[in-house]
Amino acid sequence: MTQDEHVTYVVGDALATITLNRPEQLNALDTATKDALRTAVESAAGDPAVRAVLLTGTGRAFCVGQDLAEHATALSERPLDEVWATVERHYAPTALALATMPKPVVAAVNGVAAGAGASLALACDLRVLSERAGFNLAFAGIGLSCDTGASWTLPRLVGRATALDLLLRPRTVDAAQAQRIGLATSVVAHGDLLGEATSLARALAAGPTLAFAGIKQALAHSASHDLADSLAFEATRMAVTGGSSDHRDAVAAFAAKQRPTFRGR
Ligand code: T3D
Repeated sequence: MTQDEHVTYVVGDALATITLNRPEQLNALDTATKDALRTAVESAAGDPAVRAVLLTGTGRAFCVGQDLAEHATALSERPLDEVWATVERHYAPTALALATMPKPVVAAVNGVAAGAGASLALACDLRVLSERAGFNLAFAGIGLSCDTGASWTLPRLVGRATALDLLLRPRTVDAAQAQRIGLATSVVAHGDLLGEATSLARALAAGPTLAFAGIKQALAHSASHDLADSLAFEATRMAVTGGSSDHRDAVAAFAAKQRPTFRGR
């Protein structure tokens, strides 16, 4: 376990659990938190012993995005290019690592997710929401465009028209509506959130990790390629997963009418 002041990182049974831990500030992202979050996400991405990741927050919010108190001070005291370096230094690499790591990432959205906090949840592969959770694409509310991958993830989840609506007219979309429009994988009772999300993430951590990686890579590839290219890319992923021990063992288990045990190789 890594115990940073604002982000905890725990690995057990092949699952890395990353918890934003600034509950008094609704898990707003100040520089220290952004540094620790990027480190935790990149550690999980690069650790072969980690086969799934769970991202959550403590307290009543998942994450309300940039810490606007810190940001206000920075805007008045520091050159603009230094202030905005955080997009390249923190927000973009963290979103990229969440979305592209070769293993599933589950967000357990315990409360409101706003601005870059919403984007972080959208960069995850699956989102389990507490009934108390909600999304607010808050950027335009403070005169900003959007970052942390929202321009890429949001239209792919809800379609371009709804993405534009949510970005142009920021407001909190509650958990039920989030599920209706495709932002939530599931919505659960608040008290069940961590248990449900952890069971899901643990099941994924015990799954065919190479196949999961290939599925993520194939979907990402097809997002910017035509059918012919996507078919060719699928073939490369099938060659990799088809040569894996997990595939061989699962086929043998199927023939023997047994449940497969996946080892992630
Ligand atoms: O360098 C850069 O800045 C670039 C990167 C930008 C990326 C971004 O994330 S930009 C977007 C930043 N986030 C926001 O604009 C969200 C602002 N917050 C809200 O819109 C609302 O607070 C929420 C919709 C998230 C929640 O609403 P509600 O009614 O549940 O709570 P509230 O009363 O508005 O907020 C409770 C407290 O949290 C309040 O403080 P107080 O009055 O109790 O002392 C509020 O100021 C504080 N708070 C909420 N969001 C932030 C925040 N404090 C600092 N930073 C925040 N982002």
